[in-house]
Amino acid sequence: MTIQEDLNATVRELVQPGKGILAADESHPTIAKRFKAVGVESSEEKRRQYRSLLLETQGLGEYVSGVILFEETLGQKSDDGKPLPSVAAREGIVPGIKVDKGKGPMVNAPGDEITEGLDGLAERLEHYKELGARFAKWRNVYHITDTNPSRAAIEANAEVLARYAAICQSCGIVPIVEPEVLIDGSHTIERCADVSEAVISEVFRALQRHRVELETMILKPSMVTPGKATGHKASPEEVAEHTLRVFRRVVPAAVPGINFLSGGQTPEEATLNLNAMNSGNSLPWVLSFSYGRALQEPAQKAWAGISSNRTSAQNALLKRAKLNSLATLGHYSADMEG
Ligand code: 5MM
Repeated sequence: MTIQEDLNATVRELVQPGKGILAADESHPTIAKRFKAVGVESSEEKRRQYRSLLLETQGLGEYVSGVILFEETLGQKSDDGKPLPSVAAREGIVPGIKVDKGKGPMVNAPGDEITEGLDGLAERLEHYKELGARFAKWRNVYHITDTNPSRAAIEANAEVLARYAAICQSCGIVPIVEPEVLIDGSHTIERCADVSEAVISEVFRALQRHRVELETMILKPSMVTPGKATGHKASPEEVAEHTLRVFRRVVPAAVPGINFLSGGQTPEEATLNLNAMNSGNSLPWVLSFSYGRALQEPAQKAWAGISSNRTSAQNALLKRAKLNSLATLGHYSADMEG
């Protein structure tokens, strides 16, 4: 297959109505934090057991089209010796890989951060491809305060995301472009909308400048919500209204799929908000999920590092995947939580 055929085929498999993406690409410090919350110490073997459990969930492929893995997982095997990317592929789930090298403070931009990892990216992608990855993910974050994100941070982060996406496509890897406007802070939903509009419009300016093919990329943004420190939760209808207003303004219809991150919302909130966006709105893109915490939290609690809890953990994952699948069609309601 040519590079273009690879890109077309991968995006077609990832963006399917009724399906979303499982983000299981926590870096070592993040997974250690998640494990600690359920009383598990993070080790290579525990991470292998846990991520095997996720990928071996029977029927997950009915609701999940792709999984984002961490580099370590790409090289790990299931108990019966199968490489984990092929375990996902067997279930009809496209394996992908997080390729950024993490974020850090941006020089001369107090309070802003920038993501690293462009050096040697093309070579790394060729290696990941050999291990089975067909798409990639890169996350940049934006803090909201009265003065952040600065114009410099908005422009520099957009440039980095676009260069990453262009390199991925040149290697036949579909890029997931993740600009996350963080939920932390005491800002209003209106301020979040303004920042999101500025951030995402700049991302698309950069993507176009770098000639990224919009038809073979996926956007993974945060929803527009009030800051967490306000203690105020907007209703799903408010979140949907503000989020769609921003996205209609700045995301070209050529983009096939928008897969939201959950960003610290509870699993139920993330499902309700996605459902509200998909209820009765005519949209140019498939609006779906690429949740980490909102898909995995109940499964992690049910597992708690104990192998005999494997099936209940898989059931918990399958339940969230199914409910979010319904939300992508606008068919979810809270009473389905049981
Ligand atoms: C799963 O976590 C991903 C990796 O985070 P770190 O590099 O900080 O370890 C993260 O990018 C994730 O894919 C997104 O934030 C979506 O996850 P949530 O939990 O926000 O839905």
